[in-house]
Amino acid sequence: MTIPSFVIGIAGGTGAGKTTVSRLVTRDLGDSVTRIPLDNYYEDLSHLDFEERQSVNYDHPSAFEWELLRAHLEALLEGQSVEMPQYDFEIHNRKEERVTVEPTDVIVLEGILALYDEEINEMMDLRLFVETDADVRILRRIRRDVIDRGRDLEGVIDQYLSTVKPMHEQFIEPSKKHADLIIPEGANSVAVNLLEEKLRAEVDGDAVRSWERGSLEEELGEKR
Ligand code: UZR
Ligand code: MG
Repeated sequence: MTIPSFVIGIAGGTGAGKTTVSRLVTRDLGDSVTRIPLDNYYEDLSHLDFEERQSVNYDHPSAFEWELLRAHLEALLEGQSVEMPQYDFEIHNRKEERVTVEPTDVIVLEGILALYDEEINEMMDLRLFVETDADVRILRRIRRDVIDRGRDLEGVIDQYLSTVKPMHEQFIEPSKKHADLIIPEGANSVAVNLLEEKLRAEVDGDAVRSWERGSLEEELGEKR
């Protein structure tokens, strides 16, 4: 049985590069890492029809099933496996099937509101916020939604202005204050390399020292 030793949260606006950072920093960890997309914990909306689901505000915290996510993270941290839901963006709903996820040394929770929930933040050893300019993010978002997800441009623009941008300002940007580190411009190689080394050391069991969250100001103050 594996008890996870290092839990990371990666938050940031849409198109910031969260998924890329999460993939890059864990690329050499093989089976020692589990990446959990927050999207998997969007509420089950099977009781709504497609049109109704299209008009849901998916950038608001209420769109997520926080209870289930908390329970799953707690279970993983106790060494138990979980049946994780899967999300389908095309139908705006949770898929029927779940996948069994086993606990691993490193766990990465990645999503727009990964640093939103206080209890979930408490479970994390490292909280990252990926910060990328809004113009770059919307361009990436257009490319992804129009080209990869077959949505129409007008719809993407409307959604951005009506929910994505205001919710970013109201909930996502303020969650940055919970971060330990802010990563500028997504997958910048210096930040990625530092994080990769840290994770490697955690998995190999030779991390120099374990961390406790808090200010170290006093430590320095004594020497002044
Ligand atoms: P990332 N989202 C959808 O467009 N449809 C859904 O069914 C569920 C989510 C979008 C969501 C958010 N918002 O901006 C984005 N809207 O997925 C988050 N509107 O994903 O962090 O990869 O950009
Ligand atoms: Mg992503």
